[in-house]
Amino acid sequence: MPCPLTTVTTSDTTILSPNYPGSYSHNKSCLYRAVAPEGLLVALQFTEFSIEYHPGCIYDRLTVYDGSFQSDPVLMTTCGTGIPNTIYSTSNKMLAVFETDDSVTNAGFRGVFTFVENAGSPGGMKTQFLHVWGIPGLNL
Ligand SMILES: [Ca+2]
Repeated sequence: MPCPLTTVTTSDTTILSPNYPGSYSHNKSCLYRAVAPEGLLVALQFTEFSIEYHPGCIYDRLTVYDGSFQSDPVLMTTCGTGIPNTIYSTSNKMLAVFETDDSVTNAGFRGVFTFVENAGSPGGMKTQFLHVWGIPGLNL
């Protein structure tokens, strides 16, 4: 019983697990694909997160891929109730896949896709984020 594929092409778009903030359903596989304009990167930030926990996330999990497809490199696989760090793609596409098994449900998640500029160098991104957090001039 797969969820519909959600495709996000606008920055600052919120994504929710099915039925959020109610409990998500069993046996779901939901895809959330972000496609930013060429030259931008995709950031995924969570504000709410509660997925059935297992140390290996073998029951329910959220997996984030660095690209459009599940064959692309995995950026993160996570579960539980800790809010994950904001995650960034290395190109203009990102795919998040939410999978659930046949028992135990939680509230799920609320996340936001934003499109950010690629500063063009490995240190550039870091400098840009420090500026966002109000530490201009700190050069790492
Ligand atoms: Ca479950």
